[in-house]
Amino acid sequence: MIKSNISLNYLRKLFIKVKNVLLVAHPSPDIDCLSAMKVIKKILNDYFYKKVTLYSKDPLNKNFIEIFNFKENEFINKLEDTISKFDCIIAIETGNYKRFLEALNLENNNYQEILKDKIILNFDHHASNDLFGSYYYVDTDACSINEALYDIIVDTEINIDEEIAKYIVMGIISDTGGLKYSSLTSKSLKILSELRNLVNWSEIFYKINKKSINEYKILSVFYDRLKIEEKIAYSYILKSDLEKFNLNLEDVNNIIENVDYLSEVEIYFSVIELQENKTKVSLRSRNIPIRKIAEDFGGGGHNLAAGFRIKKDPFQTIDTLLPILKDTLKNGVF
Ligand SMILES: [Mn+2]
Repeated sequence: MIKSNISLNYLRKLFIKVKNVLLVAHPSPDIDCLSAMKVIKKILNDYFYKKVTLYSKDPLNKNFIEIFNFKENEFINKLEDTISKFDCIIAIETGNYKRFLEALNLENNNYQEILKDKIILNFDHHASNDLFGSYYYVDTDACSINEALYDIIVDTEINIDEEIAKYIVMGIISDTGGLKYSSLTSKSLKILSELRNLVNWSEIFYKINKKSINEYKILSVFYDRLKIEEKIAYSYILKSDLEKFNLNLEDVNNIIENVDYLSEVEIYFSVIELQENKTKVSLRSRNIPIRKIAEDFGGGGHNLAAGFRIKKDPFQTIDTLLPILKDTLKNGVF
């Protein structure tokens, strides 16, 4: 379903009207989000001649910097007074207004005053999006924000060159776990088919999945701690593990995918310690929707793949979450 309060025709008019655009990534931006930022930046630069600034509160994963060939100053990570110079802010997959403010580091500031004259455009494909902003375009059927962007690009009659094609294909491949999630639709495949001959297919897979030796080694720690209780599997990574292997959160963000094929399991989750009493949970389910559980903890995502951050240590987090998941499994619905 496309939830939107702006026609594609008006969106084009808006792109003509705005002057200085800030593109905002969600916290810990993933490949889909960064691909979309590259696509939107290129379109606004090349077709609308706009100045575009990329912003991410969190540092980018070093693999992503390599994948996208980001230049050293291509992203800013602090706004402070500079926010006043932008007349338009485009949020990419920031989910809800609270998370948007968090991404901008504005939660504790006088954000109403700071944002009052700005056009805020909210692009997303997550059902948990709360439709904030002056305008929103949320396509919950799209497996990737890039799939949603594809429609906008085609409608705007913008030529999809090799660069744009590469980003759209990367977004779709990465957000579907390498085309394996059921979020992949026939439409996604149609888009991939359209763009197939513009991209180097195997190189995209290599780039997305490339791992350092330490990323492989920390997997052994993750596997070693893996437990299954009543069809629920979980494991955890501590801050000290990351330090030991000289890795960042971004390097283990998707570690949960490494147990996607674990048998005898209905729900599985990873717990990653961010700092003292701050933990990140990635939650996956084979059949039973778990998105609402993530939302209840202030996070979000999709029915079968969601996540949240919590102010507890990893062990307290597991103790809190496990009984809720066991109940969910018992009741079959949430
Ligand atoms: Mn996405």
